[in-house]
Amino acid sequence: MERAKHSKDVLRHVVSGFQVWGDFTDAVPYGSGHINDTYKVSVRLAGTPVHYLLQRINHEIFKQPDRVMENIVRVTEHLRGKLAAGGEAEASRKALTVIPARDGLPYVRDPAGNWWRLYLFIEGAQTYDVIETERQAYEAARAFARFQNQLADLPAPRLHETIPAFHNTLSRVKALEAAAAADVCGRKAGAAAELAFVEERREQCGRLLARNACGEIPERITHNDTKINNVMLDDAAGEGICVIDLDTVMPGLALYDFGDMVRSATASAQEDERDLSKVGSRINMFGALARGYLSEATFLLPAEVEELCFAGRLITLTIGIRFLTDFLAGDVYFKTHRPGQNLDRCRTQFQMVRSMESQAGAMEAIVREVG
Ligand code: ADP
Ligand code: GN1
Ligand code: MG
Repeated sequence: MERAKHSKDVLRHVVSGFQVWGDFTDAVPYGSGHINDTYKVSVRLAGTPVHYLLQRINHEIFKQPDRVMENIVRVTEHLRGKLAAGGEAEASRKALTVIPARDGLPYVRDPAGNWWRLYLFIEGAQTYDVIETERQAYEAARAFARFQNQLADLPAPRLHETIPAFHNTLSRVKALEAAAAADVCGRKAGAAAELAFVEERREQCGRLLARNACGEIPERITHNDTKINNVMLDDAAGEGICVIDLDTVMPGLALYDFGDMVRSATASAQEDERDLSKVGSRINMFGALARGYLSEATFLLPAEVEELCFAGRLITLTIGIRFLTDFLAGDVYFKTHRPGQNLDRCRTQFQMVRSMESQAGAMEAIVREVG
């Protein structure tokens, strides 16, 4: 999907629907997320510059945005309660703050049928698409583990499943096969090697699902999109201060969260790098992630710890499958900015899988040593 554009007037009007005081001055596209339309909004509050983060929720992907927001309000309020109980002085930088609309709802609808939400903009911190230092990997993993820890006692009811079967690799393989059979854009012939790559790894795809179904690996409340640019690292102290992008916080496996950190934080190049000789999984970053994650994820069972390395390969394969499916379907899900980008993304993911496969023994040894 191409990045949608909204005029300043539309954005100004949307912002006026939220409980924001002061004078709107600007709104500019922000970040490199693949799903929502994100804007950094500038306001002058009686002369003081203040920023907000405005997002149009992608309602083609999240079919019930009100349920997404219900989850997010519950989760952020729970986190805020924990931060307050711990005497945290900077709670509004350590959990997202949802700004209510003037009518009290956590979103604003526009005449075109869109759903918008507004957060406080977290200042003095950044996200990274490619991790630069082991310290960043360690801190990011610690922040995601802390997030899982803080949500372990979220009161009932169960969170809504905002995208059903999100990390179900078997369903993702079926969707790939359907897209290849339909071949609506005539792209299948150009992806023969990638389709064969998936076929060769087919029997691994149900492993965690089976261990979950027989009760060996439990369901927990997880983030489900622990891509490394979904955690903000403090500019001054370097700490992972705030986990963001909460659309998919729902019941899931902790292993998928760790796996997606491995996929995104150990990568040596951008997700859409075309020169595959630059793409690989950096084992030093894997070590930093394992140390950071296990320092806080004290709830993990031995059955989960023993699958940490495998989960990295599995999630990377799964997300490669999703990019390939979208390429075959005509680029209808992930935002693209050039032709062939989803196939390039699929290729980097599969290159990462190869790289992790070749380093599996060394990665297992790291987990044994840290765990
Ligand atoms: P998407 O679902 O499209 O990935 P995200 O929620 O991850 O959207 O937001 C996109 C980017 O915007 C993030 O990677 C981050 O850089 C930035 N961002 C998101 N929320 C905030 C916030 N509250 N404060 C500052 N930056 C933010
Ligand atoms: C999307 O929203 P973003 O860009 O953080 C996607 C993830 C993929 C990721 C791949 C809701 O994440 O599942 O792993 O792209 N989010 C959704 O980069 O599908
Ligand atoms: Mg994101």
